[in-house]
Amino acid sequence: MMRARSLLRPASVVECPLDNGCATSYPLQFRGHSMTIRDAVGCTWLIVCVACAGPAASPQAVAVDTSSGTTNGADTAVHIPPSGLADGTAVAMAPDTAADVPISKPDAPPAPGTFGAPCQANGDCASGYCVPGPAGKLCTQGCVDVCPEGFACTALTGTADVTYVCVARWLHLCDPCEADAACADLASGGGARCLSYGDDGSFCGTPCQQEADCPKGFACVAEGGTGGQCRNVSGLCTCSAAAVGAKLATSCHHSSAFGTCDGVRGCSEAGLSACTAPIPKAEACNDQDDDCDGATDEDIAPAPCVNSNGHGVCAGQTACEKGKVACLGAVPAKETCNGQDDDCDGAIDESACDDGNSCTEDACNISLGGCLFAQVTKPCNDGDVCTTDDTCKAGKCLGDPVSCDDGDACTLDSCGAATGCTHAAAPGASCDDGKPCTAGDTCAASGCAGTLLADGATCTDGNKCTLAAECQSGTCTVMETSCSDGNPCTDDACDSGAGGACKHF
Ligand SMILES: [Ca+2]
Ligand SMILES: [Ca+2]
Ligand SMILES: [Ca+2]
Ligand SMILES: [Ca+2]
Repeated sequence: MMRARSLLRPASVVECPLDNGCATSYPLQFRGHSMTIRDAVGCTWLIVCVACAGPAASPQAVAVDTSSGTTNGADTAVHIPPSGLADGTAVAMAPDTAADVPISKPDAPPAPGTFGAPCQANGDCASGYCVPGPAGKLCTQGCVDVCPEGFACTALTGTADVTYVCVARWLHLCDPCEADAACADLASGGGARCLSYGDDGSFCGTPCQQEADCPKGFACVAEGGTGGQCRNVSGLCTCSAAAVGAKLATSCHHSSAFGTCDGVRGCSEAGLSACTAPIPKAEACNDQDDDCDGATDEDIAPAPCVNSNGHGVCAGQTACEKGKVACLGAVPAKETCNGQDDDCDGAIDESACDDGNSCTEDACNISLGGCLFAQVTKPCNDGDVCTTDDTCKAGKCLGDPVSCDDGDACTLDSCGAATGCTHAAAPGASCDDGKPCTAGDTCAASGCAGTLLADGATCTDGNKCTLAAECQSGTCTVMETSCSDGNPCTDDACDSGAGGACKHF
């Protein structure tokens, strides 16, 4: 059956009596906002009242504009105009002195098959219409113009007759989205857009003409030439049960002075997840794109640095290589004869040619082929304490053996590399006690001593002029000299100092 929509009277608000006999009371909630019937119905309730009043009041007889968003939560109410007013007749306004009367929600859920009851298929519903809602599919009802809060009277297409049923007005409002298509619903006829909420992500809006077209917590905001969209102004969007079931998600971002990083967030049983985007940071050398500009470890300023080891210290400049800070520059090396300052001490090829031989003169001469070692003759030290007068000869340091003779027959003289000359006692060794009247001189602890010769034993006093001498009590006594020339006219004498020569005066 084709049912004409009521039209004409503009945006008037009409108060309904609460005791109108309507039992209609729906579990109306949108994203946590509970409604009173006054909030929810406003003017549009009138047609519900009429419809419930019975056949005497024909819905078509009441002119109400529901197409312009007549759900109005304002506390301005007017009285029902006298019957017989022509459409469009202005009505007198009277202040509403009555307090809002909240209508409590029924404790019991809707009976199966009735409006608001969950459903899976049209056959589950008395009306024959199971439609999607923010909390899942629910049974709806047919309508002429008005529907409960949160529902819009919408023509169903694809049926033989155009049929109007109440469908959720804000089916996808605040759902995470990436494109407008995700926000399309029956009530808005494709007018819902996927709105950017900046870094927070993108969430569905629904078309609106005025604030009253949006649920509480939402504002009707002009969205770039396509009219208004309901936009959440009460904080971050939350996830509807349907959005959780569908695991809806949106791109999101984190921004800072260093850039913008992309991430995602989505709906789960725990609600809307945090954005996975990292916080953009100053690019650091870590093999990561810290500022999320698509380049990793870029534009990191070099800084002075040093490479050091046992050979020295070389200056360099830092660079980021594979996420690690490297010091680019020379690495100290042993100085070699190559025309370069290998150990970075400021001198080139110094000590580059050291053969460790003190008997050569080292030099580095690149043009002559590198290291040169010229033999020199000079005093040196061969490191051997048992040599002396060390001198370089043919490139080698050689010394003469040290004499360790202490002139004592009673010591054994020797030389060792560690000790130098040593003079060990030699008991029993033959020696000379310097006494002509002893014999068999032998070393003992008290020194060199011999055995006294018997008196009369021949001895030698060492004087050339002595012809004969003999021991007397251990003393060598001269017995006879030998310079007589037999000439009475001369005096004969022996000059011991002149080798025992006889002189005659
Ligand atoms: Ca980067
Ligand atoms: Ca980095
Ligand atoms: Ca050097
Ligand atoms: Ca060098």
